[in-house]
Amino acid sequence: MALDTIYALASGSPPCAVSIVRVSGPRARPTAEALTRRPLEPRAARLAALRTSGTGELIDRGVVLYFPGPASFTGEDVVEFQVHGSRAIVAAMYRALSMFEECRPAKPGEFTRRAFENGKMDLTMAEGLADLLNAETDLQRRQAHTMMEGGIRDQAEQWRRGIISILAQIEARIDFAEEDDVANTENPDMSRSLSELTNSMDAVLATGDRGASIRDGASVVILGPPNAGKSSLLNALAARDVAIVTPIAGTTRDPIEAQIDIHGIPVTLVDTAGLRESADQIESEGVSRALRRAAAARLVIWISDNDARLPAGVVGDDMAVLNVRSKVDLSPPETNPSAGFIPISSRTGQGLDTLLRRISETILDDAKIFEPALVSRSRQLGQIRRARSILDGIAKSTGRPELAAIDLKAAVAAIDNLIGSIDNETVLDEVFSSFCIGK
Ligand SMILES: Nc1nc2c(ncn2[C@@H]2O[C@H](COP(=O)(O)OP(=O)(O)O)[C@@H](O)[C@H]2O)c(=O)[nH]1
Ligand SMILES: [Mg+2]
Repeated sequence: MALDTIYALASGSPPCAVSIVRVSGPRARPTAEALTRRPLEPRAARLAALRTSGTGELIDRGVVLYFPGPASFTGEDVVEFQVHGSRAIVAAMYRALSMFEECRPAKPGEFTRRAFENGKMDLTMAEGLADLLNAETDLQRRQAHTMMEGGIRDQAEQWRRGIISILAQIEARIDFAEEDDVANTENPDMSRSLSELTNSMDAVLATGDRGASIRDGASVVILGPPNAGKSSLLNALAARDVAIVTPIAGTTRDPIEAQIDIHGIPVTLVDTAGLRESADQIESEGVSRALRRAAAARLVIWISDNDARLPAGVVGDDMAVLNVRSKVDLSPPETNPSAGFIPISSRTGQGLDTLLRRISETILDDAKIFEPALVSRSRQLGQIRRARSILDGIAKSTGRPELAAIDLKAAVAAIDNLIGSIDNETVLDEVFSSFCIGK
């Protein structure tokens, strides 16, 4: 079955300087030659008048690029039109393209899916590309590049080779075993290979939380008594006037958010209503919202202008909490906050760098703070965990080699799923539909 030829806007939404309309598929070339009325030259930028096929009316003058398959992004013939970035021109291009047979608008992620299906990239690289397009911080960009350049793919292939070589040894032993000489998996070399593999998987799995925090970001909720300086802290860290600051206790009611980039981690910082019993219905609703946000946070900042601690039971026992002493510009040096409090002043900026550093260290949970992780998605972690637990099961059992061989094949299948030799349409749909149209 011949595939449709697909087209979409590959650049941002007009009006803008230049719009790129990308076409991919078996009819990309004849379609483009019909619009430009001359033969295309591979990989050369050519200025051309683009005209409708019927009346020959000028749509626009633009640069045309032709990438013959398989050496193209999708692996198919691809043509890119760089036209003036106006809504009317893009609409006219779409109209003109829709006149050609078997030519239709692309679905989200369809170009990338074709690239995947034509072996131009594996699933983790496609996931890395999706992350790259969504990257907002530098650390997200670096992590996405690591994945897109095959960081986890290379690692997975190494695991796969390791498992296959154990499998080969076991199968050799099954073949050559004497009738009553029960070959088994209790072999020192084999258990060493197995534990090397599981250790290596553990090391990668251990970076999963860091990877997810970098990719998905983290929410940090500021809690404290009224007038502690919560809203002032939000404004100081966001470097803009997000929340209203007044000396009147009970100013903030609804949780107020700001997105900030802390050492490359996208953080949603949430300012909340001060914690106190209040007869005011609006304020006490504010307090319950504050507690709900805190319960779902990655980290709570407890802020107070004295050494008061976060009251017990306000957040779960396993919640990460940073204690902050505010307004230190006001207090004389002999009233230094007690140990465990980070002294800050939102007014002078004192201590804010230390606080930011502590926030990012807590979120990433280790000191390798500026290193991207190899994995960041639960899909990836799930397959690695599966392979790991199968290998662990083999190492622990003294079972028959035939059974170990079956298990090893299942572990290989998990690794294959990780890098995308997948026949599961649902998984593929989920990965590719997260892309924008035109990618
Ligand atoms: N001197 C000084 N005053 C502060 C500082 N942070 C907050 N304040 C003042 O404390 C009062 C309450 O601040 P606000 O941020 O609204 O506290 P919230 O109720 O916890 O949100 C306001 O009058 C602020 O100007 C600080 O670092 N230094
Ligand atoms: Mg406030």
